[in-house]
Amino acid sequence: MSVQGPTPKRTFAGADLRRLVEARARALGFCALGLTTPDAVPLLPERLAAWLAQGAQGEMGWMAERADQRADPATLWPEVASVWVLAMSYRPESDPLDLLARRDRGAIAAYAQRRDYHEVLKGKLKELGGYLSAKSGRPVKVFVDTAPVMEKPLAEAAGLGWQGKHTVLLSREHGNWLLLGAIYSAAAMEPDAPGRGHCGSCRACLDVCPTDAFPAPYRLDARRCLSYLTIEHAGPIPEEFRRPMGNRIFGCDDCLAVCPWNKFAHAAADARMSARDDLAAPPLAELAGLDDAAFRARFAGTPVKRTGRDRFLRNVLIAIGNAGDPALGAAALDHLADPSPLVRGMAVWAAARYLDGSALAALHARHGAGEADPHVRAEWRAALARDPET
Ligand code: B12
Ligand code: SF4
Ligand code: SF4
Repeated sequence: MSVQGPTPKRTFAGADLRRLVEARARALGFCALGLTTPDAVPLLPERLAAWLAQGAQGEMGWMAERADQRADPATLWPEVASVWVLAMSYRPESDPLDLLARRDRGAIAAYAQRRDYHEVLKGKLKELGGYLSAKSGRPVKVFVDTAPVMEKPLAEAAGLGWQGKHTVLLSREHGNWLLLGAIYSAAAMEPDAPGRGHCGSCRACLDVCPTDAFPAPYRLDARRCLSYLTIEHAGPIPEEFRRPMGNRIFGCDDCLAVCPWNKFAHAAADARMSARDDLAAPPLAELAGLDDAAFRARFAGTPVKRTGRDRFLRNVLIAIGNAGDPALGAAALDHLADPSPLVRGMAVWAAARYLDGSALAALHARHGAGEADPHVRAEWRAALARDPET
């Protein structure tokens, strides 16, 4: 998005401009800023093309749509002469892994337990971009997440840190609880030295992944990642990932949570990025009862609203199926006649974790016999044929 600052009385360049912008960035709550040039990562087009060729983006078709612009800042905006990359901390107050043992609760990724960072970051980047434009007398464009910009490799090139084996950007000063944003500027600037990797022989993030989503260090297959499956993926979650999901109902933090560099992370500087208490460990029983209006009211202003109620309920029902708590199992039965086939299908799967063959057959006679949706019919078939030990 273009941002225009007020007409400058006096313009700045080089180190003076950087000092001014850096001071304003700190005041806005950014914990790190780095500078790079648009052509600093020549390997980008090749690496993005290889990732897309493997189909690792799954249903995120938008990743391929403007791949040329994504891999090359100058293709997105020919005037770009420098890239300013910014990071904001969202370090969680407690270890996200602790919540995985509380099976009657839903685990929401740390970044989503608070205000939508797109909103918060976009406001700050617009303000900073306007300031940079005014002080440099040159136009800028600001980007957060949704634009075709590869923020992590640009952040590494700008010296903010390095892409770890989990592919996320981390640094020795801030760990990996960082959100990124970029400002493209038409003002040429001296770039920072690129970040250097400090993963060494560590592989904690690769080993902890519950779904084996890393085909190799530094490479992620999104199709196997619970963050993708619970947030981006629209249809039923493939059977092989349902048990490993445990109680993760929106995103996943496992590979981030185990990184040893997090001991240096600082708390979020902006109060709007503080976690909401009611999203820290919400009871599954409560979430299972959300209709569309209640879902929207509860998650307004947070990233969770992105999935919509039906996809969210799909995730909640899988968590219920994994909870091993018969009281929760009863909540799954309430959704066997849900208007959404996505929800009905997962209710069948969850119910089958609790009921024996004859109870399931009775429910099928009541709810499943007239089912028109092919996915839900397939869930009933699998449930009725299921070995009760699995
Ligand atoms: C698509 C996407 C996803 C997808 C795919 C993730 C991925 N790793 O690509 C899914 C839905 C899975 C996802 C999940 C998450 N995401 Co996301 N996501 C994005 C998005 C929109 C694009 C990322 C992208 O370009 N991927 C394409 C691949 C090709 O890029 P890549 O990972 O950089 O791949 C590089 C490596 O493969 C490397 N490589 C290949 N071979 C080799 C070999 C060697 C030796 C080396 C060194 C490197 C290397 O080269 C590639 C290019 O640099 C960015 C925002 C943005 N616009 O950048 C946010 C972003 C990456 N996500 C973010 C977050 C917070 C998350 C989650 C933590 C959320 C959660 N808790 O659930 C998880 C983390 C999961 C993980 N381990 O990555 C943050 C990360 C911030 C940071 N500190 O890095 C970003 C930057 C959003 C933001 N504005 O802050 N995300
Ligand atoms: S976010 Fe979770 S599922 Fe995705 S790669 Fe990391 S540990 Fe694996
Ligand atoms: S957990 Fe270890 S391997 Fe993974 S990013 Fe952190 S330091 Fe690197």
